[in-house]
Amino acid sequence: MNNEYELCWLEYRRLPDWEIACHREWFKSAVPFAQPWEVETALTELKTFARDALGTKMLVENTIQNQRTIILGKIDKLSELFDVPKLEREGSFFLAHRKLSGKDTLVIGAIDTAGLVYGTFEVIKRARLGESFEKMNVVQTPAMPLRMINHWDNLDGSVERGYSGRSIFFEKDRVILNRRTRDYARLLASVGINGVVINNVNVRGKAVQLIDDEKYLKALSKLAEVFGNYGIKLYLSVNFASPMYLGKFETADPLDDRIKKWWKDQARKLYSFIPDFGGFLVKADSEFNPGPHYFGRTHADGANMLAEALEPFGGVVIWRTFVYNCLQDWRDYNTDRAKAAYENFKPLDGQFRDNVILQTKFGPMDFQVREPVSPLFGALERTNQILELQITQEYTGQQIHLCYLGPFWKEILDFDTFARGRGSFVKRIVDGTVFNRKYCGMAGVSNVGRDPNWTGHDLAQANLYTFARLAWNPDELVEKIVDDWITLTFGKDEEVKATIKHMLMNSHRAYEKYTTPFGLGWMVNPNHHYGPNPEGYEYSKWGTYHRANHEAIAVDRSSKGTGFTLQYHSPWREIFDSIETCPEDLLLFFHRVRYDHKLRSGKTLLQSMYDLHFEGVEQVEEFLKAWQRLEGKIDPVKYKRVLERLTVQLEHAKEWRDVVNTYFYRKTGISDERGRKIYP
Ligand code: GCW
Repeated sequence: MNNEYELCWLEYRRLPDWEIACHREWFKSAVPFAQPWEVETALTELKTFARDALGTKMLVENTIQNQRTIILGKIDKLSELFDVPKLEREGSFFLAHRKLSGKDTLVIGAIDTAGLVYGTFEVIKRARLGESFEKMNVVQTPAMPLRMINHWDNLDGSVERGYSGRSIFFEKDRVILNRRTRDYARLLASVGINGVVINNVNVRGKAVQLIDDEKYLKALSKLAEVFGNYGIKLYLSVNFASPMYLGKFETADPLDDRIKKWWKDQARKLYSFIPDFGGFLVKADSEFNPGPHYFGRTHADGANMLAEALEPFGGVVIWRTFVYNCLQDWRDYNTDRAKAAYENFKPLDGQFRDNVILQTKFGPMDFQVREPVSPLFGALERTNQILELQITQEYTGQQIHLCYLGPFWKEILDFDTFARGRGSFVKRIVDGTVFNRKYCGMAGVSNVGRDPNWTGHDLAQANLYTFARLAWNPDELVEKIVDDWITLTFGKDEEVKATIKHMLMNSHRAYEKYTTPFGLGWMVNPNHHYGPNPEGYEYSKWGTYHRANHEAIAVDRSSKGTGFTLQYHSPWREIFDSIETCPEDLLLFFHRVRYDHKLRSGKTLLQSMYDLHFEGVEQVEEFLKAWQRLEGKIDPVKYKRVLERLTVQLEHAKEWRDVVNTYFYRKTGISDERGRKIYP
């Protein structure tokens, strides 16, 4: 047993006897049809499951002897035995029940090792969910080629925007490699993740040396091997000015031949240590990180130079579009931060090399509880794109508040950009189909740390799980993902399942209600971004203003205002442009609205603001009561941890309610129609 940490949805607890009876025979023997190293990871996992959940020892055999056997292999070999489905993309697999010489076999077939690992985890998941193998007939192909986790971990062991303890990868400027590293790889592979960036996009201090110092490269090569066994590639964030820090050049100009050569040499060195290294993630010309603009060059110049260096080794450059003026004067009403990513990158569409990918945050600002989908997704037709989501809850309650993001992410993926007419969904852009792109996908900023439950809040594990499942298949129903996650994590008790599902599915809305509804955003305390502060960012340099006065609030981003709506394709540009047709969830993102403006409900904006804040808190009260009813039905340690967080959440939700309502009351002098307590 392991006391330091739990295994989230991979905790293979002993199954009840009748379930063991259903599955045990299957897990008594496995017959591989592949080279030993190709099936080693998969077999280890099957054996672990057989031992821990079924109490049986799985034997690996050369021929099918038992009446029931699991066969696993590469499809070229399996096709000699029976018909196999056509699989193309990396990681694809099939599961099928086949009769072979009168024996029942469950076949796990794939074209590569990653597919065998994914197929194995799928078999185990289905066994744990209680599915029978007799009629198994499954073919799965990951929708997105790149399914990535981005860690914002620093070498000193701290984690930028991390709320789950210290880094699992670094401490005191050293790389950590232990049993937990492998268990992390297992967790990620079990949901199909195939890439991990282990260091923060803000590459400072010692982190600059990760790509150069042999001490680091040796450690990273071991780390990459552990991850590689699970089909996961290692990526690193790099500092664009590395040649100045490491090569002692006076410039990092991407068009300077000496700089180009330096990066090429560096790439060769990196790949000599890590042969299947994935590539670089770059935050350039963004929030004080150096980039090509420093040297009078474009983002395309910068990204292409790095891409050329990695290209011979099959590496990619993932270049973030999170570029805006972070030194804005609050008196400047012409600059609109929401427009920045599009303005910076749309003109460069078509100029990037094939192994460059632009990574864009889901919304035009910065991971607020609600924002419209960034117009950039529909705008870049000749550029590879990755959708960046924030699993870590920077602006969504920092893992103290329950805020399950699955339903919101699903809305983002299902957003129709109309870039190529109806059906040009974000999910079809980042899976490569709308614009026929090769490298694309999803990246999630990690919410993982060294806490025993990995994610601080036990229920925040669901965010990590869901992110990965959606990257694998964005068409999957969130309800199904949630059901699976709850059962795998908490077991099959119906009341437990229904209660947790209800809490998860309603939590994002609740958080939105008691914080900043209608797409307003940003009423947080500066720097740490936790807790209410209605004017926390009002007179700052960050371009995030609502400019509330006694009559109205928010920025007019319509064609009559900053013109942000014009970055969208029709019909969105017209829909967002008019206060009458704009979805109310986003009203204050797009429009400056008077407090007495009537919403579709007939209520004024102000009254709705008050109502939502009261409602949000009531929902948290309800979550807390619902959780308390589960006492005794849930592992006591987990029960208590979640109870503590919900209790704090309720206190902090009240604080949000009272601060925001009071702010609006003091601005307007208009009381709540229902006479509830607001502070004069
Ligand atoms: O939201 C902001 C965060 C920064 C982060 C930045 C980014 C890693 O507050 O902490 O830096 O976004 O995404 O680069």
